[in-house]
Amino acid sequence: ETTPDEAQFDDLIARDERIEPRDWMPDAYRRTLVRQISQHAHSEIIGMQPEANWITRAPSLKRKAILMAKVQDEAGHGLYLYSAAQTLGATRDDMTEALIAGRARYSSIFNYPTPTWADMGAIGWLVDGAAICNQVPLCRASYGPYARAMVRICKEESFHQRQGFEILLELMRGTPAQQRMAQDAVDRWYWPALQMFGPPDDESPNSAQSMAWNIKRFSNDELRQRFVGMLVPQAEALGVTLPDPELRYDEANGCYAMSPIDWTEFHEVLAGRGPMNAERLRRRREAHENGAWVREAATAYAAKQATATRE
Ligand code: FAQ
Repeated sequence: ETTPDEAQFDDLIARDERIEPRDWMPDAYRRTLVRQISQHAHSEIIGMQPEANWITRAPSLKRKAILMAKVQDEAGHGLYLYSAAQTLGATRDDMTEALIAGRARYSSIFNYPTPTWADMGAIGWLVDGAAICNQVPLCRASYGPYARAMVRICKEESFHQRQGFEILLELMRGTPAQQRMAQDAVDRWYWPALQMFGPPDDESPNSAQSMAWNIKRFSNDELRQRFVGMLVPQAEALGVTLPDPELRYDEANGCYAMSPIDWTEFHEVLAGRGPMNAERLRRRREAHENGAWVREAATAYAAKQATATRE
């Protein structure tokens, strides 16, 4: 028996309209959105660390200003996304607690180190590139606050991707040592970037339901293919080689053939055993503890304001 609430929800989804915070929604829909949106928010916040590592060492004032702006944008994205999750009843405290306790997921990609300046280029080009590919369809996700947050976020991500591309371009026009540094960064970030799209479709437990609810519009493998298709001409323009000897366009079935992805590595990183997992969480915990006085002061100020208005 379908209740009137359920019928209205199903109807909104069938007409491809937006679900808003005030609307009735199935518990499982709410849970899956809190899961995805909070994981996405955590990724933005943890994702500040690999690049923040280079702010003090950026090669020029201009590069430093750009990198600082980008890392600040990521903080902003995290905050939008936490707010979107809060409209579903999740609390900021619970989400933060889950992250620093190591119970929450965030994107596998941020558990890799950034040893050289070229990593700033590779992150912008490959990581933000993958983020755009994945997030542009999310601008049409059925949950209104998430979809609207994505519109603004995607505009900023395109700028981020261009700045990464430009860093690599400048290195590729430089000395042989700079060219090697750029190629080495691309070699290290390419495969982890492909893993950002998630497990293969036949091992993606959440996909079918998320697609039925119009949260996801394309499958993990479809977006991965689209991403590779975007990279191939850009790699050529840069003069870098994508580190996959098997990569070629298959005319017959209209997609890219590629070497198998190392899913063992992906699962190790998800289990907390990637190269930088422990360091990322340690740093996040430390930042949270160091910020305690700000939260206390804000709470005391809010309490004082509330008393003042009552009097
Ligand atoms: N890393 O059944 P599915 C950025 C988990 S971009 C870690 O396929 P779903 C911008 C998945 O959560 C990065 N975990 O799941 C930036 C699920 O776990 P659960 C963030 C992963 O949700 C750039 C399980 O595996 N972007 O931050 C990953 O249908 C530069 C089974 O997977 C987003 O979060 C992974 N790569 O599809 C910032 C986009 N892949 O909860 C700074 C929004 C999968 O069942 C610098 N999210 N898992 O235990 C999505 O589009 C989706 O959640 C997917 C996964 C596509 C990531």
